[in-house]
Amino acid sequence: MAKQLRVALVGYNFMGRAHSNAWRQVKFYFPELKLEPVMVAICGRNKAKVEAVRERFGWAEAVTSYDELLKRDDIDLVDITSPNNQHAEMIAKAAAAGKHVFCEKPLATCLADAKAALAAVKKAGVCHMICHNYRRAPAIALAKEMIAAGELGEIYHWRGFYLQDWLMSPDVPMMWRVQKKIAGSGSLGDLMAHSIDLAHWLVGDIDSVACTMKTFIKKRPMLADVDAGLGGKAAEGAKMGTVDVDDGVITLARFKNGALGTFEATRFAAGRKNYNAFEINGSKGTLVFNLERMNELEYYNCSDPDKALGFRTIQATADCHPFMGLPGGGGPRYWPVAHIIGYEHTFINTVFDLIEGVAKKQSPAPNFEDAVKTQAVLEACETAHKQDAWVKVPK
Ligand code: SOE
Repeated sequence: MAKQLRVALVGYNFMGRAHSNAWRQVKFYFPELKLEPVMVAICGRNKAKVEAVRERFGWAEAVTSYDELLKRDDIDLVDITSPNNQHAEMIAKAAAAGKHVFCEKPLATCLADAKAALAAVKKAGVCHMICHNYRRAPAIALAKEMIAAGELGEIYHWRGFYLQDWLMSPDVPMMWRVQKKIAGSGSLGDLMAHSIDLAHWLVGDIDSVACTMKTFIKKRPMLADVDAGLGGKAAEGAKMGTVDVDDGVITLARFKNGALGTFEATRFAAGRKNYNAFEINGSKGTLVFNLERMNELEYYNCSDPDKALGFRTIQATADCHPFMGLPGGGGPRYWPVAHIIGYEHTFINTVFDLIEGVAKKQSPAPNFEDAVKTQAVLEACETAHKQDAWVKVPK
């Protein structure tokens, strides 16, 4: 293994854990790595909390000062998984310090901040990538290959859903994902951002949107621990806070290439636990994906013989499928065919492409240019909702 890529991670909740696992596992599954990741430090405001996970997550040090971290010359890349309102400033500081930047979605809480983050990394000439991990689910990457090869023909419809149900109880407290000043938006930026990124990648750019949102539960108890992420508990006898983000959002979209799109994101779809799904209808067929059946891609091919017409289920776990085979026909990357993989592998695949990008001094897609495009659609959705009208996606 050649040179090292020395990494620091910011954040230790859900995404901090998913990213730590990816940094730990990537060299185990990707022997062809050009740079060896070195997990130098994990950073968090709460010393006790960050130290409590340091060893288990695989980091050499636990630190509490981001500014001090950036002064170090033994850090090449900063991986940001902190709440959304911290992203833009952290990116700007990391870029100014000459560090490559990997950041969880969404890039920022508004388009202006997203553009500033992009300008900072471009000015510094550092590599940048946003973590839309689902692009690297093998079945979705297969969908991309099939569409790019023309197997769906002209695309008529994109139908995207990202449905969860973890907020349906009024007892779920005022965690950061339901506070506009921290999250920027609710299910729009947290969930629909993923669908928008996938739609951009699989179908194309969006020209205009119409959008409606709703906050179903407007008051929630304050958190006992303000640093808590998903699963945080309400304080005993907590005061009630006011939810100022969307619980559910529906968007209509017109793509620049003429396709029509619908997007739906919510945390109030009882029974849907992490239903990130899409259906794409083209002139030659249809593709359907459902994250809750992550290894599978449903395919309808209009050219099948009449007696065989129908949806087939492709299981994207063979060596020929994206991310599933070692280079040069070296056998399975993860496991033999049908020994299915999971959510965490989408992050491992993403981190691999990030490291390969840095080795080539490139910013792998989706990078911050892509992230600004997604943020522009998020902003257009907010405007369309406020104006109750169709809105052009801003540049
Ligand atoms: C919300 O519950 C969430 O954790 C999102 O923030 C992630 O981006 C998504 O991948 C899983 O669900």
